[in-house]
Amino acid sequence: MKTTLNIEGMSCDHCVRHVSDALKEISGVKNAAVSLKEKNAVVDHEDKVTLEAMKAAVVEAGYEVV
Ligand SMILES: [Cu+2]
Repeated sequence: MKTTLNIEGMSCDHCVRHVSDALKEISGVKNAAVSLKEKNAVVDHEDKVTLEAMKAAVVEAGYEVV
């Protein structure tokens, strides 16, 4: 399934990479397409991955989920 997270705080490609890597480290996440322009991440993941887990990964990376 796919979940879109709206993320605040990304300012450059490095941030995009940081968020992308954080999301992909979650067990069950297949892919994370992060857009600086759209300020979001479209996460392709197994059903077992919770929204809370994805939010926590983004926050832990230093960004905000809105
Ligand atoms: Cu940056």
